[in-house]
Amino acid sequence: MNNRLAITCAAAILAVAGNIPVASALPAAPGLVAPAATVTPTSFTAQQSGSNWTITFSRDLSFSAFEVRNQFPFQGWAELWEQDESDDDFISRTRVSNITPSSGGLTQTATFRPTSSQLDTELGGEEIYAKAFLKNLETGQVFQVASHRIQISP
Ligand SMILES: [Ca+2]
Ligand SMILES: [Ca+2]
Repeated sequence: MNNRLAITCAAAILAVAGNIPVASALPAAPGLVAPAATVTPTSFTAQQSGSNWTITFSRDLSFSAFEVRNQFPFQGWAELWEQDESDDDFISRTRVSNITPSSGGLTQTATFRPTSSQLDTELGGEEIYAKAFLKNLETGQVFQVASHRIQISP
């Protein structure tokens, strides 16, 4: 999404929110809102060997006591993207893995092996990053986080 569109969307949301009477705003109800899973990127690296690349992306997953107690089924996956001013380029996606929530959490690492031609999406250098997804199949909630960007010259 380009910046102008993002600003337009934000303005539209503010305009809608501005029309809601204060009395109808949802009250904070901490007892009813279960703390949810979190996804935290821990490392993102890119190595080049000729025209072959090895890109790794690790993230820590943690789960709420509620999710662990109810043993909600989760699925996790990761995607590799190249950043542009609008409409980033999709490069690759891992397979989806099934995840059982545990109180100690867990670490997932994805390894992408694209070629230089797959990464070469524009003139000049590229800016790659990864996204991690964690989906609660019970509630449909999807948690998403992005890594930092790495500047490369494929
Ligand atoms: Ca770019
Ligand atoms: Ca691009």
